[in-house]
Amino acid sequence: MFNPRRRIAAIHDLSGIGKVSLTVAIPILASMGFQVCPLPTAVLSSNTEIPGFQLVDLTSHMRDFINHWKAMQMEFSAIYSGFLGSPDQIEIVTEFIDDFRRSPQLVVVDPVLGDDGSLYHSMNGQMVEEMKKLITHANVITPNLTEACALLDLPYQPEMSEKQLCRVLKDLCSHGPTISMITNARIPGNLKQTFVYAYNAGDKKFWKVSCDYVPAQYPGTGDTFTSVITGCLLQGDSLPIALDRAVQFISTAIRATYGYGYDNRHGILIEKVLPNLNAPFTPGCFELLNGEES
Ligand code: PXL
Repeated sequence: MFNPRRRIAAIHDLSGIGKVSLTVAIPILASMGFQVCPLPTAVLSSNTEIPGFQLVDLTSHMRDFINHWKAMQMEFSAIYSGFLGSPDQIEIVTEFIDDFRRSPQLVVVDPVLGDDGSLYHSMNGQMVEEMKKLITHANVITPNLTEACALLDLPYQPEMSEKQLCRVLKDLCSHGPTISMITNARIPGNLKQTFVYAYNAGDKKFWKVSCDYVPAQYPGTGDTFTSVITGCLLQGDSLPIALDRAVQFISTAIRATYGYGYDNRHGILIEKVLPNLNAPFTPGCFELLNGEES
């Protein structure tokens, strides 16, 4: 039955053009039956991939918004944060999690810091240090390989063996989260696929899902992945089913976008595939790994 009280506090920016952050999280999670309550960190004319973007930073207003929510005694089934623009914003998210903590509750942190071995322009060592603290408050984290290495002070390697990836996942969970994932992982000798690896410290199981490599990059794919994962876990899916659904959704969305010869910086055309989130799901490609021996 639809439960109107299943609210998700979504702490991200709002970008007018180019599907990222809230413009991805809201439609995905609403399609999955949740009420998304946005706490915008900034409003942008477009995502930052599109030159000339205009930005209004809302950091100085966030605590006032939060205080209003506290006065209304709002409760959230999940708290979900993504791209954050400054150490101050990370501190505000940490306070938010402490203030609105209840049990059971899903706290998902996508520690957006960088990709392909480098930090994004707006990130720096202080942001990495603050993000290391924020993940200790989460129960699910979804870094890519670059972010996982930064969070653990490991040198970035574009390819890691499965054994190394399992070690990284376990080390991430040792900082607090019950579930850690690594998106966009590549393993030696396989150029045709990328992988999502995940570890659940609750049952000590490692999972892997493969994705066919598509030679195109779109901003917001990480936000899409983490939004679907959040919705699936909140709907009660097991971790491998959540991973499988998120990977299948993204692959289909990328394929739907790819054929249009469209400007990649505008993100993926999720509107084309949102109905898939409610279609019967056929599990495809998850694998249980023998991680304890890895
Ligand atoms: O998480 C992706 C993202 C979020 N927010 C803004 C962005 C991007 C990626 O380009 O520009 C403003």
